[in-house]
Amino acid sequence: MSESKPRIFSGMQPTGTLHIGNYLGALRNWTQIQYDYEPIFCVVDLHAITLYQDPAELREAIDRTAALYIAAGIDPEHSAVFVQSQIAGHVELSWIFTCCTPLGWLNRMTQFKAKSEKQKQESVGTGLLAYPVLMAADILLYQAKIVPVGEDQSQHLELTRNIAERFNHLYGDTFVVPETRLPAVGARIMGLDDPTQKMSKSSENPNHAVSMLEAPSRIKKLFGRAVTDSNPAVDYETMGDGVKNLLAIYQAFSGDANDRMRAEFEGMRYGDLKKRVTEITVAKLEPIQAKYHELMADRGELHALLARSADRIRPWAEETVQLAKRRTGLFVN
Ligand code: AQP
Repeated sequence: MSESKPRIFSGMQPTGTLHIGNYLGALRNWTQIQYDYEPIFCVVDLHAITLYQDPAELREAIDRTAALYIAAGIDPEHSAVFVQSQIAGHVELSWIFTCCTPLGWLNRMTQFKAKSEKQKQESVGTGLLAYPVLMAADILLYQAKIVPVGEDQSQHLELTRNIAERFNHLYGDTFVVPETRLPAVGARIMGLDDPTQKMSKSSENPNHAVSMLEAPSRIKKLFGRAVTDSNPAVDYETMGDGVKNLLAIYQAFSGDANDRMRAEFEGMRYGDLKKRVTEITVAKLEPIQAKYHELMADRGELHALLARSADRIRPWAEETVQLAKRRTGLFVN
């Protein structure tokens, strides 16, 4: 582990179970780049409670998410893997940023608009609006240079950059202004029931997402029911969003180049396309699922591993919080 490598930070919410969109859009990218950086991968439980979560289910989902990170290939001997609420600095820095973030910036966030519209306006928690400020704190707390995420997080990342620049302008150079890193393929996997919506953990439609822990028979059913279009077979000139999404999933798993994809799938009937997408998804998820079950069978070891990571990086967070407090004129011991 080299201290001189630039830090990267990313995280996922422990809401439900991670799906192939989370995997192909973010998690797999983390596993591929982890050794080039000083990586910090967080289970962002404080973000999860911006919408009500059943406490027992949340507690379980935290373990599940951490175990899936490792099962997917995050190396906990190299990368920090921990839970956000283990390190108090996330919340401390978030408050400081809340005080220098104009409300207008938050009102423009499309994810807030989409999620708050789903709820009755008066029951929307303030935390849902402040969510991107906490996300800025997560990243800037570790002075991360690179943030590998899916495309849906681009707007939040731009806000993080704006907050860092504003703080630096108000109080003097303090924070590294981070860059977003999107994957080349798979940055936006869409819902199988509605290919105009990104695949999301919180959809109520059971035919929407393929969870990383789905059984092969269920994966087959889910792809079998996936929306396509009125053509009988793949036509690259006229294909609709549903077919594009199935091809994008296949390509993200296989890593095949565009011309090879076209040569293989042009003219293929949808039944066969779905079969191919099912096969590759099952094959890629199988080893991850096996490792996941091993990790979940020994919770003591899983928790010890999270504690070791948190203990290792807590001093980095404390250093940044102390610096931000001094810069803003707050009391520092
Ligand atoms: N459909 C997607 N395609 C590609 N990448 C995606 N990500 C999420 N959905 C897709 C990426 O996964 C990471 C973790 O996301 P998250 O759990 O923090 O939050 P989210 O974006 O809100 O995920 P969901 O699945 O939509 O959860 P809910 O429904 O609970 O809000 C991020 O890097 C994200 O880009």
